[in-house]
Amino acid sequence: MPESQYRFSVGPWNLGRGADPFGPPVRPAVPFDDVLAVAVDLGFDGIQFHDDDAVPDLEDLSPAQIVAKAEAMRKKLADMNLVAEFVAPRLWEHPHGIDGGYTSNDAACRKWAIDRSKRAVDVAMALGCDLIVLWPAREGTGVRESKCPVEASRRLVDAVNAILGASPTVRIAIEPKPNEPVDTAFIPTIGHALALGARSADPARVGVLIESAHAILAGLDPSDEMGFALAAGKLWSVHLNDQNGLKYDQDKVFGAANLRGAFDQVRVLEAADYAATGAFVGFDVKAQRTQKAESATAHLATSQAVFLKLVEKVRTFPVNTADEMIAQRDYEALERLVLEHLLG
Ligand code: XUL
Ligand code: MN
Repeated sequence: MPESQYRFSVGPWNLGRGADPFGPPVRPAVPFDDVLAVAVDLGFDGIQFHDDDAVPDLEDLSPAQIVAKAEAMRKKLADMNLVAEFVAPRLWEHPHGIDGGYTSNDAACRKWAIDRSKRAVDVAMALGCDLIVLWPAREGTGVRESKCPVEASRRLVDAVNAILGASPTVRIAIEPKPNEPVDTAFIPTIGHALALGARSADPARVGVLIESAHAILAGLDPSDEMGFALAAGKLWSVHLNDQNGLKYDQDKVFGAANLRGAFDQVRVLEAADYAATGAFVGFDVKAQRTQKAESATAHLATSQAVFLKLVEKVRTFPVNTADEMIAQRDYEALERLVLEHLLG
C-alpha cells in the first residue's frame, strides 16, 4: 500500500469565541485573515467555508456581486497557497430557515432555501471548488407531527436535484447528524444520506461527509460509517473530532474521548487509501470555553498531531501477527495486540 500524504482543512467556525448556550463569548472574534494565517501555520492546505464566510452579507448582494466577492476570496487564498475545500449553505441562522429550509412547511421559506443554495453553488464555483456540503441542520422536527416525513423526504430529493441543476459539475457531500439543533433529523446517518443521493437525478454527484461526533450521536461507530461510504466510493470529506457519549455535540479534539475509536477511523481511511482520492481531512473541533485567546488554536494542532501519530500506529501495526490471530479465531490475542500496540 503506498503511503499517501494527507491534506488537511479547517473552517473559520473552528476558531470560535467560546460562547455556549449558558454564557456569552469569552474570547474576541478571530478576524478571517487570522484564520488563514493559522491554517498556513499549521500546514493546512484547505479552507472550509459556509457561504457567508466566503461572502459576508450575501443576502444583501446581487448574484453578480456575490460572484465578484467570491473571486476576490479565491485570489486571497491563492496568494497564501490555500484552496477552498467546500462551501456549505448556512440555512439554519436566517429567519427564513427557522423551521428548516428545504422541509419548511412554508413554501416561501422552501423557495428561499433553494435560491440560497444555488447562490452557494455560485460561490463554490467562483472559489474554484466543486463541492457543496449539505448539513441538513433544521431539516427535521422538534414536534414530530409538525411535518410529514414522506413529504419531507421528497422535498429533500427536490432540493438536492435543484442544487445539482445549478451547475453540471457541482458535487454534493451530505453531512448527516441525528439531532441538534432539531430533536429528530430526517437524515440522521450515512445510510440515509446515501439513499437520498441514490434517489437524486445524478447519484454520481452525491456523496457524504462523515463527522465522527455525528456518527457517535447516532449510536454508530464512525469507522464503520466511513467503511460503508468508502466501499461505495462516496467518502468525499471527513470532519474528524470526538464525542463523549450521547450528549450535546461536543466537537472534542480527535481521539480525546476514545483513542482506540480514533485509531479505527484512521485505520479505515488508510485501508481504502483515502488520501490518494485527494479528499481532505478536516477537523471539526472547537476550542474549550476555558481556553485563553492566545492558545485557542491548540485544539487544531493537537487533532492533527494525534491524527498523524495514529497514521504511524496504523502503518506500523503488526499485520502478519494479526492475520495469524484472525486465522486462528483468537480474537482475545488480537484485542491484546491492538491495545499493546496503542500503548507502546
Ligand atoms: C454542525 C456541523 C457543521 C458542518 C458545516 O454540527 O458539523 O459545522 O460541519 O456546516
Ligand atoms: Mn461538521
